[in-house]
Amino acid sequence: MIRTFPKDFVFGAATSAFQVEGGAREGGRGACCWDGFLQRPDKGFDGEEASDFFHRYREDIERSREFNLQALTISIAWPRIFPAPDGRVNEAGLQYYSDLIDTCLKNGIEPYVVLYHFDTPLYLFQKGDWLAQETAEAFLQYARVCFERFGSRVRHWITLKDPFTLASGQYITGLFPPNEKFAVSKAVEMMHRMMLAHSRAVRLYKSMKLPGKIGIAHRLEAAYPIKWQPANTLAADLEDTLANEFLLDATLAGGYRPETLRKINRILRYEGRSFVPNEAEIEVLTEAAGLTDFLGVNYYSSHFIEYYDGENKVVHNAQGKKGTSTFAIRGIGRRIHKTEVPSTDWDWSIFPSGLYDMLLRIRDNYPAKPIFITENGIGIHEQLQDGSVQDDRRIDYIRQHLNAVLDAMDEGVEVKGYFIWSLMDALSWTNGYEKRYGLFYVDYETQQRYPKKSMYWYKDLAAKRIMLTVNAIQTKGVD
Ligand code: BGP
Repeated sequence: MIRTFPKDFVFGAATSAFQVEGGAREGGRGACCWDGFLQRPDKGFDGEEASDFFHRYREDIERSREFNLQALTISIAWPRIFPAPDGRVNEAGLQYYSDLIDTCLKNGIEPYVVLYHFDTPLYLFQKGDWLAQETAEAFLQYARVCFERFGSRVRHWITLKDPFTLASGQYITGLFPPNEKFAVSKAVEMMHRMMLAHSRAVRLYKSMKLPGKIGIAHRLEAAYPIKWQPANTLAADLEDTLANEFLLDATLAGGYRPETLRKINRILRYEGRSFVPNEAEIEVLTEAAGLTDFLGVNYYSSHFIEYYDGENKVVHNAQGKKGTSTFAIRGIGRRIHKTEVPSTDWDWSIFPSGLYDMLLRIRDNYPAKPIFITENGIGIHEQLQDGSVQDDRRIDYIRQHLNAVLDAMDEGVEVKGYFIWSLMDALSWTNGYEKRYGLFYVDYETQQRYPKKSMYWYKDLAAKRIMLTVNAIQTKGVD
């Protein structure tokens, strides 16, 4: 069957400053929390040069136009704008993003501008990062400068990307700086503070009467019980509450629903902690929920959960060796690889119906907002052959996920666009450069770009707006 995308459906690709820019010591950029962390001997990669977007953005954006992309997400590196604790604004940083935004517009590419994608300035990180009130205050100041400088040209703002991915990396798996493990209470506190910062930024933006729209992007991965048994069902529900529901409530429901708080506190009991937001904070969330214009959904994979009451255990699959990862948190659950669900070399399940389920669940449980799929993509070990990469697996992956999006749209979900992670191969926060996601292959020796087969496929899709359906996807996650 042939399926058609609406005329106003946006086909785009995603980037993030730290993962593509490089130029870490240029343009007056201050240090960010990742710089020193990645330079530790056990890491083996860093963001000093990344995909050199800092110098090559003009050609990358021209190429994006040639390949029919209509939009790009770009993030602003906070440490380029406020490099030091003295509150000085770095004019060179502002000029860089001003030129970048103009280059997009000149090429007919709409920039979707992200204010924060994991790269806290080092001086704020050292004071406690999002756990410190100072970070929230500084974020608002930073947001104001960006809105003032770019607000007349930017039509879509994303305040924050993936609070749970960040919180989990920082305080549960410990794979992100500051490397702390199993401190779920800190992860919860931090997500709450990020949501308050998002809310205040939304309120500020609206008060400035600028012409664009503002939203937030969450990485939402569905959690299913590995088997329908009460203990597994509860475990999946708890994982889902921590990773999805907590943030969706804060974003769209204007506060945490009683059952969400009850489940969060049930999880925190294992640490002897509790989470009790105060009324003034809830008011801030409530006001922003009404003002937020859209929701960004980032989706890669889903999880199949088993009840777990053993010791906390996280093993990271750093090298892309299938079957080497473990994630088991006492009081929440253990992620199990479900044999009939395909997965990537990094053990990420490939499960498009998880995206469909997530979109319908948002439709059913929250006030309606337009949705953009702000990230979706697959990391693969790839090699350049005759100037291209035959990445049929990526085409399959994108096709299946777009099919799930169309299914959800048929059910009344308002999805307005889709961004592939990522425009070009980029740094993966915990896997370096071997895990490639790009529509363009990057030869990191020369920084040359090569369009992959998927880029040609996507170019055609963006031009024709029709897609052949794949076999009916599995719509149930559990036995
Ligand atoms: C998302 C992040 C992206 C990107 C992606 C892939 O959560 O927002 O920045 O990194 O995950 O993840 P990874 O790089 O770990 O493979």
